[in-house]
Amino acid sequence: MLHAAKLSFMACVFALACALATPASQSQAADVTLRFANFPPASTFPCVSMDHWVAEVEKLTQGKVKVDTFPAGTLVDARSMVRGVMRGQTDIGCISMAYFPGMFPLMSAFELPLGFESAEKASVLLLQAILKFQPKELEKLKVLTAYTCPPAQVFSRKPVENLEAVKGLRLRAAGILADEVSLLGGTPVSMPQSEAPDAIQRGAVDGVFTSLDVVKDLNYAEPCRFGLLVNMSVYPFIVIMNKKSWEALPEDVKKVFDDLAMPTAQWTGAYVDAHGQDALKWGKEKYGIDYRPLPAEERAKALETVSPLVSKWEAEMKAKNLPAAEMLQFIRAGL
Ligand code: DTR
Repeated sequence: MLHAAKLSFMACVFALACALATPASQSQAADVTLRFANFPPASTFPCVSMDHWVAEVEKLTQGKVKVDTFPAGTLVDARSMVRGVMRGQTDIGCISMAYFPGMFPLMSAFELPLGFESAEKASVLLLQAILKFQPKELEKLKVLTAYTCPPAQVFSRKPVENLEAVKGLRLRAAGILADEVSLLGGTPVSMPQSEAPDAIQRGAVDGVFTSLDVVKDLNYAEPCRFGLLVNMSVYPFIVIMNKKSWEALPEDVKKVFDDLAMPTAQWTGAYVDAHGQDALKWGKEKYGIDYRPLPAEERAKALETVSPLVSKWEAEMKAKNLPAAEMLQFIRAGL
């Protein structure tokens, strides 16, 4: 009996010694575990941004917060993401606001053809606008960060050498960018980006109206050998958190999340700007894609053609008593 008791005591001492010798970050079980749902495939920049944010969170909280990620709609799909976050089906979700026409009226200003030249600048401005205007449309959500894709281009199965060739093309688009396609003479087919590759393969659309990154990340370079670099609007995204999940976080974790908002916006914008250029080069080398820049005079004509969308938006927002003029002034000052 004495021998067994002695062995048991020695085992306890040994286990205690091991625990004390192990660095806290490895031995400390996470205090908080969160679910982060995303809608596009893991290869795409919203998921690359998600993984970057998660790594930063786990580092800055010394493993106190663990985040389980669910790309490609594996937990919540694109169209259900706002509802999924509101109902707590996921703690965190990424949305492209253009998929929810009418839900984010004031922030849809960032879909307008205002002349954004890079995702990095547009992303920082988007988050600054959210923090400055605190729009009522976002009051039931916690916005963790925000970013945009680079300016949208036309990619097509069919040759599209100039603006005239856009006429009649069925192009996948969303939100106000679908209106741009219409004004440019195309036929917009609205759907989330995650549904576009199948639509192209089925021949349901001739091409897409989006940014260069997906030429590689969704392999659009293979079916869409032709393109016109029109540099039109960007698509704004927000990363949102369930309010109850947010309120349940320890104060020090909330500070980590808030401090990460702007660095994540800037990091994501810079990443996708560079990645878009890499994707164009990759598409040329792998598939010989022929994406032509729009000549300056044609670009001026294109911007003129879609400019009525800005005044239309401003009138609609004023009718809703939203600060339309102030938002447009804020964006134009930040371009
Ligand atoms: N096409 C826009 C924006 C976008 C650009 N790249 C990606 C990658 C994954 C999802 C969306 C996007 C949109 O559909 O929101």
